[in-house]
Amino acid sequence: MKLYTNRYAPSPRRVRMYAAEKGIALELVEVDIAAGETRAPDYLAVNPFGEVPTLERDDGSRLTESLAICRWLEERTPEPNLFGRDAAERAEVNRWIDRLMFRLYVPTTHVFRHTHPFWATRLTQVPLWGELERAAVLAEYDALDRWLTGREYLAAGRLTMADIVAFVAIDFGKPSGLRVDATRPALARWYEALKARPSARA
Ligand SMILES: N[C@@H](CCC(=O)N[C@@H](CS)C(=O)NCC(=O)O)C(=O)O
Repeated sequence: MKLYTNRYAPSPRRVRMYAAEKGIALELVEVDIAAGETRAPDYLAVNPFGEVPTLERDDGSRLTESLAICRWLEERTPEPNLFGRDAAERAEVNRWIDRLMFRLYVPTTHVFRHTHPFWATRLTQVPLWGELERAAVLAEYDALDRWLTGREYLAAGRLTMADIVAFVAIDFGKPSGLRVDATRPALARWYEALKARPSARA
């Protein structure tokens, strides 16, 4: 199976980190977002939304959206389980994924798009919006720090997709100056543990 990906982008990183944890081999096809390759006709023929990741299965069919890709892979390769083994675990993992996407990942992308020089010539930046979203992200870091106090992982007492979603979102804050440090000790301990996993370099 092929994964159309980009080494700097968070959405395909979610899939690469997930696949590395599962031991699923994917042939990586690098798509250069900065050079405009996601918007080029060749790639729009692969993914009409002009985004990475796209999974191309061995029969040539394709699937987009990072979480849908991971859920599909999970059905084919259930172990090691990363989405929950029973209804209670799946509910816990999924409520975290939903929350993290809306309250952590999307606001983090807004900080990047509205405050980082990379975007200055690419979109109309609203720096005040970026700063408001920065405050929202930091409030979510506080909430995560409280939750992780006394817990090793976000859900189910083991590594799950929730941890991968959170880790990738937090790392994506770095270019915008968002950092996890000793002022949030439980979150920092969890972050360093995730960062030490080989999958973090996938
Ligand atoms: N919901 C999608 C989001 C995909 C997405 O936004 N991809 C970004 C990179 S993180 C992209 O390909 N951007 C290319 C562009 O805007 O040209 C997913 O989770 O896969």
